[in-house]
Amino acid sequence: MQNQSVSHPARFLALAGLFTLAACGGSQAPGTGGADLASLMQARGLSEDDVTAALKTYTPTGKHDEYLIFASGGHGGNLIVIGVPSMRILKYIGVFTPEPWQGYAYGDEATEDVLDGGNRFGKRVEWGDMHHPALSETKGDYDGEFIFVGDKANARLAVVSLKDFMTRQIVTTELIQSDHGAAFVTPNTEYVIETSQYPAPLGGGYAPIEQFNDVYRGAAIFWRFDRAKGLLDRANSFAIELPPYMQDLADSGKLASDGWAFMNCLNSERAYGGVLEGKPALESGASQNDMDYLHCINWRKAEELVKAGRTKTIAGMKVLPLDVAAAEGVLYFVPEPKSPHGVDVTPDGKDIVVGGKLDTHTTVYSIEKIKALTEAKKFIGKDPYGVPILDFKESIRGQCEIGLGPLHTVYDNAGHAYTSVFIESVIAKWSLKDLKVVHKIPMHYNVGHLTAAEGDTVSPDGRFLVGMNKWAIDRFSKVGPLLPQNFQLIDLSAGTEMKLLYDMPIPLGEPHYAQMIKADKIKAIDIYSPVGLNPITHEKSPHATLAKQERIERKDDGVHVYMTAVRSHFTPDIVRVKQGDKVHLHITSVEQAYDATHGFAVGSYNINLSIEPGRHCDVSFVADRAGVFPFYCTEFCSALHLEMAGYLLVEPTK
Ligand code: CUK
Ligand code: CUA
Repeated sequence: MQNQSVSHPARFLALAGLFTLAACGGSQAPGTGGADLASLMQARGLSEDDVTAALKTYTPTGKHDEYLIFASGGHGGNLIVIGVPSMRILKYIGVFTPEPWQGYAYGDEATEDVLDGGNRFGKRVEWGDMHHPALSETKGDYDGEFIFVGDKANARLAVVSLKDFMTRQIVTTELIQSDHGAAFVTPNTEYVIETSQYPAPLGGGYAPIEQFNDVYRGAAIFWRFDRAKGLLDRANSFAIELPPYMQDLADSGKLASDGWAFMNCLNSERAYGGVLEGKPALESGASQNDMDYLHCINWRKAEELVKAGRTKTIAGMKVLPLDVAAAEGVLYFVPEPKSPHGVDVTPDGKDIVVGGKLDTHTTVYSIEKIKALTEAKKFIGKDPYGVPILDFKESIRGQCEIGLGPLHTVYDNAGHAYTSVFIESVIAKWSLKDLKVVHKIPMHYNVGHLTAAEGDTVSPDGRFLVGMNKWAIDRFSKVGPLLPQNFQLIDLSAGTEMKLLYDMPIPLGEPHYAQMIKADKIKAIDIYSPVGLNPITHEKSPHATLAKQERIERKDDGVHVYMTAVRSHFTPDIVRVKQGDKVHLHITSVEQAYDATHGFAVGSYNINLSIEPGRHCDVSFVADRAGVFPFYCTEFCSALHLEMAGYLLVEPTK
């Protein structure tokens, strides 16, 4: 990132002088002369642009970031919280994968139960492929209360509370076997959308792949969200059966397109591979047609039909059959060019922007035109499943010549769209009004998604954009053949041109998508109160233990240990059991001081808790190994942290 201006002494001397003024309020402190900054720049090989970028991102100690990014952790399965503009990682939230630092699913029953909510076919899944985070919205704007995420590999959906940044719920349905159009919320978070990707028999049964066209299906699930409870409500959720195309990304309509949802698809050819069986590879079979289908779903209409009982039940989910959806004005198709991927509704809700991975355009569909065609029942035909197809030209407002391989689009507050262009490895800024590119910035390398400040809401902020690059190659020090991803922070406030500010390695999985919210919208709690709160139920635990209530009781179902944690001891600190006993630990942190977190680990028993101030944890296990097992606090909580320990004594029975 060096540039020529470094070798121009007069310019950087002037610049350095300016910095001195800014830093010292005009009076020059000893040792901070202009020449020092200039020589620092020279010694580190920094250009004016570099130093400007540093000034725009550097966040001194104690100062907070203006925005927060919630980035998917990809196949790491967990969520990553990052401050902008500093690009400092602030939190790693356990969601689909057990996470020991948060004490997430390493013995703590409340979080074990959350993870078990996503069990499939009776088995726990311990990793996830998180793709798309969706912040909860009110009137199409982030409200900072919840975030939802999808797991592509195991068709799971999770709810994370932004009160304490803990995963509250994971749901799944065996109706579908994978998802990709997840999670996307309707403008008031009435529903969270989860759309399948790879067609399979609905409900999880077997059918020969030769029955692909007849038996394999996709589905778009509308999970009802109960905001008061902070939970998805399965009983009031429904699905819409879809043809066996590979439904891809989704987005929810808003304002002008409120009540609609959009998703694109690949493989309208319905190829299913079979290279060793004399058939074309899936990859080439799925790329025969010039057009696939943008799915336009009138979900309010679907809701009415569900209420009227037009559904069948599969795998415990109400499903609106494909023929009903096609006949009753729920589902329409519009052709979309070459291997479509991203679908992103504009802030005013009037347009839907689609990028085609093998195309050179973004295509801008008009909801007004789509609605007019559906109301006039003007169709060019039907697909093999009876879904009405609208005319491509009559449904679009136009196309923008963008470059090779456009994927995803976000927006600013000045009528611009920003599209990631994968093959060309740039981000293109273009005018929504004229559909003309105004600037391109190179990405290092192969940009996938991108996220802008509130950039997919009804009121984007502009300011910052982050390109989420799949490859890093030469951007960082070598760390072996597996490289981190590269987030590149871009300044949108410097005029027409986008300016690169910062590179940030992400070595925690492949973050497919992220959302960026104004930090002050988040109202996180400092401690759990009252003491003894279960963070998942948000109720005081019946086992909450206060000081002086500590005790060990032998009951029919095993040994119950009512324990407190406070700097710097556990009470009791000796727990005696017999080999084979079922042990129930009920541990309450009676701390109420901000940041006074304790851990609780028992070696060889795979137990680690994080007990934040006021939090209550329950752990049950069978003490099947006799021996002496120290337990101790895993957070350096005080000067006597190492002394915050005790013994689990498991006496042999013979
Ligand atoms: S994505 Cu999931 S394949 Cu472009 Cu939203 Cu990365
Ligand atoms: Cu408590 Cu260390």
